Amino acid sequence: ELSREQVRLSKRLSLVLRHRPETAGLTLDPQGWVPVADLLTALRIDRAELDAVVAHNDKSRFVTATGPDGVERIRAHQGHSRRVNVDLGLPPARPPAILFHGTPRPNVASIMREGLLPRSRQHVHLSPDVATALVVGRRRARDVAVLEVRAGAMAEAGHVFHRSGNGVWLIAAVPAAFLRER
Ligand code: HQG
Repeated sequence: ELSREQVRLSKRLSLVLRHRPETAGLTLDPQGWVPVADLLTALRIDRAELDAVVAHNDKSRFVTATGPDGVERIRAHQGHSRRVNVDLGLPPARPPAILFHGTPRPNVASIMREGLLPRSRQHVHLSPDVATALVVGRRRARDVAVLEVRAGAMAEAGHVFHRSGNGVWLIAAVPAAFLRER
């Protein structure tokens, strides 16, 4: 369990590493990475504070890696805004037959008309199981619908899936024909 302070830092990291790096005076590289040292300076936190949030994050939202240049960097696994324009460079991945998407129930009618759209993000996010989809939907509303996505059929029809380092399935959009309400 993160302390209240750590949850605040986690949200700040999400903002900076996914949506608005400029609010901390930072720029992400084309794959979304930023040097850890720069992040610590920009957010005025120490390494232990960062590590606690990265290690104990409920969804492993962030990952660190040391490049061939010896510089340690950090990025968010997924969730980037379209406006930051990063390319995570994930390889195409073969999805399971069915994936899931949790959403506030009032969205369902529109989703069944238009399909799932990425809105302000770069991708539509899909969950590997119903429990995860419910958690995602409940960020926004108490009454959540879980949609089934015929991911295997989509892949066969040529839609390209990616799987983020923390297990979220990413896709450009989901046409309504591949959706079913559970
Ligand atoms: C909805 C969290 C009406 C969509 C989670 C969703 C996830 C439509 C909302 C990640 C629609 C967008 C992403 C349509 C899509 N009509 N509503 N045609 N198409 N929507 O936050 O999937 O906690 O961008 O159902 O774990 O909720 O931040 O997407 O309700 O992986 O780490 O439009 O965010 O990660 O909302 O969540 P979002 P999401 P973190």
